[in-house]
Amino acid sequence: MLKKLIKKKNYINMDQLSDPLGDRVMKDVKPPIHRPLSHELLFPEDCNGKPSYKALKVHFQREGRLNKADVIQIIDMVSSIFRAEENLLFLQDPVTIVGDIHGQLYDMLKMFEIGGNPENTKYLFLGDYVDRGIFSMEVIMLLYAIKINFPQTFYMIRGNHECRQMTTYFNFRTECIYKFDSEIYDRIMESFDCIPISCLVNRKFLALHGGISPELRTVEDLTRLNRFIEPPKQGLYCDILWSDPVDTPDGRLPEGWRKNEVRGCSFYFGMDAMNNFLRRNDLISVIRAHEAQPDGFKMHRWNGNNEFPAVITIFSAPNYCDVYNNKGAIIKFDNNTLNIQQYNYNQHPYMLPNFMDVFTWSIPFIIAKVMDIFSTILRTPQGELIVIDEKLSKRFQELEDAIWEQKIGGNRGNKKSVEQIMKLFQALREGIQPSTIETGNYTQSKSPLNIQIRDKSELESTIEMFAQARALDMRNERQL
Ligand SMILES: [Mn+2]
Repeated sequence: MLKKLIKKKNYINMDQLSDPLGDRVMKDVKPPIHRPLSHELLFPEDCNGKPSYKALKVHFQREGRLNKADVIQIIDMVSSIFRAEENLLFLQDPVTIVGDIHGQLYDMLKMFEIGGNPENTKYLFLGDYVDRGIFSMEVIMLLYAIKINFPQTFYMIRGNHECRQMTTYFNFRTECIYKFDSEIYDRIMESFDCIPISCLVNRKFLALHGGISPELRTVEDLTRLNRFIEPPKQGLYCDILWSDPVDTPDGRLPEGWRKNEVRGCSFYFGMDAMNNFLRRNDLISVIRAHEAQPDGFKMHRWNGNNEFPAVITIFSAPNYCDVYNNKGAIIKFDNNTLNIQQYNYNQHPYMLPNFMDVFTWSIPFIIAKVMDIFSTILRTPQGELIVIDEKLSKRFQELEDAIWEQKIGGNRGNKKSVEQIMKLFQALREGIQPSTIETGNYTQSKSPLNIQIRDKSELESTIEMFAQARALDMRNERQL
């Protein structure tokens, strides 16, 4: 009886970290849980061996972690479900269609409130579950747990970030290793290789992450791909994950396809390529994700305002990367009618860049301060070392050298490098102020927020802010 009570009601309160001084900054974000969710609570007896996604949701909301063995079990279970699915899924409405999530767990939870309970709502996710945000592990594990519970009504397709190359360049690999280890990372990558790649809704709407390809003649071409690999850098498989509609109001693109310079791979497709494809396959429209939108969605009305849009972009990560200030949106597709629902972002717990802990983060400042104090005591205003005791002075000099050496990786005595390092630490500290994001080369390959915004006044209007964030972020969109 007692065991049951602890299990059902009190485990969260019992396991939550205390806040003895009551100085938690984000009062509305509950203190984290300090123990991993027990196997018994994650796989309760009354769930037929399936993970309780409800327990998982509450646990993740409180920043709780999982045991490695349970993560592996969930990955194994979902992978065998994915493996049995076709490259091209077939769905009938009603269905809720969701765009990019990018590790924004707290926004995804809000999305579920609007999109409907997965118990009685059919879902289609268009990929890009991970990277950029800092809760990709939680996003993917929660989605996998729901998929295991509702394999016939909850569907996911692959995005261009569900691969080794992107998750290494961006932050999901770092997150996996921080929260678990490289074995978990490898297993998640293997599960990504199993995710289906496309879906026909009502046999009239093709849903993909990126878009169409010059090599996509008919939708049957999709069924012939070997999807169980790391996606290549060119060709049909690459294009459906990477391509974009040309960004002009009328979609005109005289050459049909244009090299996609922004992405560094794949193509832009225009009105003609799209209309030909739709006609050839007797389709109405292509529904895709892949691009942030100020409103969370975009109707590409290339054939005039009275016609059904040839392409629809849906993006479900509001205030993308904490800076775009965009809305998130989903499509509620019912009776061949599209109903767009928008939502704003949620607050989320803060993490230091690259999941650094606060002690590691503060050591350089402590060292700098301590050396400052010693320097003031032991040096003349001209910088000469005061020799009170020869042994003591020698020790101080050694200590100073050792610290410099450690900081600059053996480049002994190079004061210029020391200055650079100190500047870097300074920039790192500034970089985490909520109002400015200032990163330099040192985080370029890892930071999800690889954007430089120097002047707050530049960001006054919402549209300007979005456009600027996007322009500055453009280089991140490239495949390397
Ligand atoms: Mn994408």
